[in-house]
Formats: sequence, structure tokens, C-alpha cells
Amino acid sequence: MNTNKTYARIPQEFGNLSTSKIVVIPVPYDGTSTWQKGADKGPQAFLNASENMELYDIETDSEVYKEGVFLADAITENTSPEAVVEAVHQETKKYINRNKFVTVFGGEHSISIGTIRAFSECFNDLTVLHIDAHADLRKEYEGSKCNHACAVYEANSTTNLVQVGIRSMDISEKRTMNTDKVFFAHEMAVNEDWMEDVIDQLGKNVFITFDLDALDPSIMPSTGTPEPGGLFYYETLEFLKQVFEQKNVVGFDMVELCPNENEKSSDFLAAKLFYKMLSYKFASNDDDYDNGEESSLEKNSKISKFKNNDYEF
Ligand SMILES: [Mn+2]
Repeated sequence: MNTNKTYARIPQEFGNLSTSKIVVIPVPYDGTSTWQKGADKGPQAFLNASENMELYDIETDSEVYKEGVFLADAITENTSPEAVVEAVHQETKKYINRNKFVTVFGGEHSISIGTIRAFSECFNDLTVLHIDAHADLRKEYEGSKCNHACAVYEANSTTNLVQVGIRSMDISEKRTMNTDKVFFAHEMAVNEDWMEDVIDQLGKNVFITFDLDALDPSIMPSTGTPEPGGLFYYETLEFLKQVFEQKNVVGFDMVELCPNENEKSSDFLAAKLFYKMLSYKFASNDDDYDNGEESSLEKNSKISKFKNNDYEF
């Protein structure tokens, strides 16, 4: 996949690992989805759409790709859900330990078990902000703990899990769920303060796991399980912008794009949303990042911890 290409066809000088602040790891995996298959095609559709984006972000007046975006090799492990989770865990951790802002594009949601495990090992007091139509709190599903329906079961006990946009779940998940930290879609629809209320539940270090089916199917039809009553584009952007401004977002993943040959707007939405999140992350700081070469990072740091819009060495 795209071995000779850069993310979004950015010039090679902005796509080298050593000088890039951002890493994108594609995970084309769809072993456990239960309805429409095709999330394994998500990363390629996302990358194709990204190549057709204009890279100046009007709202933030920035060109975030100039921070450097390294497109990692896709994780092609697919022998079992457990092996995929472990591969994602190790790859994610590898780049976090190189002081990169790590992002992962799936694939179905089970891959997030691996990304979240890596982030919770590397960052203190991690909050996982889970944006999704589904609660994903099953301990086990169809014989595996690494099923997409279990995506945040582990995070629920290892991190401060905050769930937003939820509108579909099994009654058994109520037992696991911390209702103070769950924002159901039907309640958000009548609570004009929901963004503030969510942000009040977040700690300082936040990892975002963004399941695209959180969005309304009218704007994001290309997903495996489109649920009515989802988030719209501008409210999503406003919310994310506030999170990036007020919290130290340490990384994110985006999952469940299930591309449709005849419907490209979902691919493009995913590409733009992803780029927006990078723009929010890097535009708000005064660029006091250390933009040093990797060798100096390695000398000074064994473990990566991001502070507010800054790296700590
Ligand atoms: Mn979902």
C-alpha cells in the first residue's frame, strides 16, 4: 500500500520519518465486523481521498502538513484478531517512543484495543474520548475479546473512558458502563451544553478514538453499521476544536470507513476530518515544539510524554 507515496502527496521533504512530528499508521483490517464488510478497504480510500484535498486549512490559517507527516507501512497482520491488536499495539508504541504524534487509520474498531493499550502505557492519567454510535463495551463477542464490539472494554478499566454519541448497545453493556461518562445521542440532541459537559469529564491527556459511524449516516453513509441520529459535521468540528484547545490530545485513531465505489463523499469527509484534527492539534500552539532531529530526541528521551502543545524531553 502506497509504499512509494507520501501522505496526501505532500512533498517528500515533509514526509520523512526523522523530521516528521506526525505519523499515520494504516491498518487495513476487517476480520471481526458483523454486518457490512469492507473496512479493510478504508485506509486506501482514505489515502486516495487525502491526495485530492487542498492542504491549506482556512479556519486555522495553517498548512499542518509542514509539521511533517510520515506515512508508515500498513499493518498487514490478519491471522487473528488478537495478533492484529498486538501488532497495532507494538507499532503504535514504537512511534510514540520516537516522540511522534501518532495517528492510526483503520480498519474496524477492534484495532483500537491495540492503539489504546499503547497510549495508556505511555501516558499518565489517560482519558480515552470514544466517539461512536455504539457502546463497544462487550467483554467478549463471537468468541474473541478482540472483536469490534469489545473495542473499549479494556479502556473502561485501564483509562478514564468518556463515551460520546452512543445510540446503540446491548442491555448487558449497562453493567459495565459508567453512565456519568456516557453521552447518549438522544440526550445530546436536547442538551445545548453537551460539549462543555463532556469536556468537564476529560482529564489532561486525551486520546481520541473516532468511529466514523458516530456521524449521521446522511453525511457518512459508508460505514459498516450506519445508525440514524448521529453527529453532523460542524458540531463535530466545534466539539473537537474545543477538545484540542483545552486538553492535551496525545494522539487519535479513526475507524470503520467502509468505502463504497459509488459514494466518495464519505471517503472525503474522513480525509478532511482527519486533516482538521491535525490542524487543530498543531495550529493552536505557538510552535514551541522542538523540531529537532530524531537523534537528539532519542538521546534525551526514553519515553514520550506530551505536555500541553509541547513535548517534554
Ligand atoms: Mn461503531
